[in-house]
Amino acid sequence: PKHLTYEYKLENLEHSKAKKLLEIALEKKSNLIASADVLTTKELHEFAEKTGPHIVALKTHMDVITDFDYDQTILPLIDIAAKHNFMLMEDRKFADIGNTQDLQYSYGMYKISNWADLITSHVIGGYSSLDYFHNCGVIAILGMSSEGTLTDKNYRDEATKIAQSHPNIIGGVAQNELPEELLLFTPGVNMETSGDGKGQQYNTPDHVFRNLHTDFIIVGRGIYKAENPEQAALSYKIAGWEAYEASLN
Ligand code: UP6
Repeated sequence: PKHLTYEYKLENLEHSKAKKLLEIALEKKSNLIASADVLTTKELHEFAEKTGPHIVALKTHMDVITDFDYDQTILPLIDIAAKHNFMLMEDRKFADIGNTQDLQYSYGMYKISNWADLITSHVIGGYSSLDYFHNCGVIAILGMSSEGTLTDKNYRDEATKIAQSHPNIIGGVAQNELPEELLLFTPGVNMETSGDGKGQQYNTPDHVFRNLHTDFIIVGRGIYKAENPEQAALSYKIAGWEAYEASLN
């Protein structure tokens, strides 16, 4: 089957965060999400400034920022995101009961619900555990990129059913094709190497668009470990967009 266009998905998806993401993709001709797995606020802001013009979203793991301070870390990041028109995606990978996820989403020092447009969550807690994620688009972890992951076909199929039926969920992180009403986000993308020696498994942008019909690629070390991260972001943006266009034919 052919890959569906971003225009088609923009018309057919209802969630405001899904629409916003697709609008940015079309405007910037980008399907790139940069993963900012850096350790300090300064590095985070520099990375966001450099990659900002080329990305649709910046993905964070705020709990690895060693000098995290809400006002110093988050408030400037919100401004950078607005300046370069990208969304903020906190890769929190929630995996608990609804009440605990509700607390983790809005309280503690990260106050994720204040600023994250998109969050990731496992669906292992079942359908109702996802009810409390308001005002953001939830991306369900359906299948993982790491070697030996327990997300086998049975798990993925059941998790995908929850993702399809829950109104807070806009898509999934997976390494396989998803039903058309879910946006597909694919990490484990790198043009230089096939693994990291710690279980991560990489594919090229071409592979994930052609074979998985992904919608968005997530790239971490391919960009932030590159000698010139800004140039690397541009290269992944171009490679991702060309792979998307090729997958339509
Ligand atoms: N990530 C994966 N695989 C998954 C889910 N999430 O790699 O199945 C996340 C990692 C990391 C990023 O937590 O932040 O995507 C990939 O980074 P990398 O490109 O440096 O390997």
